[in-house]
Order: sequence, then C-alpha cells, then structure tokens
Amino acid sequence: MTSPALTLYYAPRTRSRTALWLLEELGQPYALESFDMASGRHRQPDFLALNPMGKVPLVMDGAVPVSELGAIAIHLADRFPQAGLAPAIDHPHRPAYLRWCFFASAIMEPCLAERFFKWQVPDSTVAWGSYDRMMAALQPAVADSPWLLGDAFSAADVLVGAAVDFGLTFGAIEKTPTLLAYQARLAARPAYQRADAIEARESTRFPRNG
Ligand SMILES: N[C@@H](CCC(=O)N[C@@H](CS)C(=O)NCC(=O)O)C(=O)O
Repeated sequence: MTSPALTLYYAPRTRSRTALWLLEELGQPYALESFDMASGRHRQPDFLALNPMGKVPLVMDGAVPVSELGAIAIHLADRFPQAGLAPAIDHPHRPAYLRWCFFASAIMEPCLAERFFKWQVPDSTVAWGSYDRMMAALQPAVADSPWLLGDAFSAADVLVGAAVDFGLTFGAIEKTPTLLAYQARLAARPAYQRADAIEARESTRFPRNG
C-alpha cells in the first residue's frame, strides 16, 4: 500500500480542526499526525523546520509543508479541483472566493480577539476595521444564499464557517439568527460531521489536562 501524499499535523481542541474538516471535504486520503499540545511537539526543532511559527495546523503535501489555514485551504482546493471547493482562476466568483478566504484570518480572527479581549483600537487605522464592520460585511453574504458564493459551497465556507463556529461557541460573536442558520447548514454537511467525530475521538485520546 502506498502512503497518502497528504499528512495533517493536528491537535484536538485547536484550529487544526478547520484543516481536518477541509480534508474531509476534499475527499483525498490523508494521514493524521495527531498529538497532544501539552507534549510540546509543535515546539520541537523538526516541527519548527516545517512551520517556524510552531503552530498547528500544518499540512505536508508530499515533502512540501503548508501552514496557515488560508494557505492550506487555497492550496488544497486548487490542487484537487475535482472536489469543487474553489472556483477556477478565470471564474467570475474567483475574486470573491479569495476575498472570503483572506477575510477569515485577516479580518475575523483579529475582530474576534478584539471583542474577546476588549481591545480599544481605532477602526480606521487597524487593518481589520472593527467587529461591527466585519459583521456588516459577513451577515448579508450568508443571509439570502446558503453559502458565501451563492449556491456553490467552497473552501471559503470552511474558513469563514470555522471562525463563525469558534466565535459563536466562545461568545465572541453575537448569536444572530442569520449566523446560527449558517452554522446549522455547515454542521449538516457530512464532512463537517466526520471531522467532528475524529475531533471527539482524538479529544478522548488526549484529554485536556487540569
Ligand atoms: N494563523 C494560524 C493560527 C494557528 C493557531 O493559532 N494555532 C494554535 C492552536 S489553535 C497553536 O498552534 N498554538 C500553539 C502555540 O502557539 O504554541 C493559522 O491560520 O493556521
């Protein structure tokens, strides 16, 4: 048996669940390198050589490391176009797709941190604007259509959807009917549920300490 070309370095209860969900949507075989964050595996020299940030997730595409969720999603969706997770480069949806892929980490992540940690920053100066401006951009995009690109689910929904999930779960995003309905559509996807089952299994294997 040949070993799968894709490997996910993953730890339960972290953002690596987003990459896990993405891989399940992709439908390609992959190996799961699961470890406990408490082990410090992500701070070891061999891991830092692959991701100098020392963070999960990390995906190996053969011998090539890919880190940062946005890069992982864009790379894998383009690499396996048969999964239909990315509009083609000349498709009119492509710019919106890329915008939403960046929106998750460049806008949503800092906005949620700002709200969670109660930072006071001027919205016209910081790159991410503000929580209110983020919500004003996000909500209409999923209010009248199932997914960010209308009827076409894409890797951008995994990235943005995971940030919505995280924000709703930890109280960093207001539980609006629009976002709760979007979250419910995401949670109904078989790939999302497979990722949840793996996450539950690995969380049991590596229970939280303390
Ligand atoms: N910007 C990264 C964020 C990844 C991240 O924050 N990972 C956290 C877990 S949720 C981590 O590995 N933390 C361990 C550490 O910083 O030591 C991405 O998009 O992949």
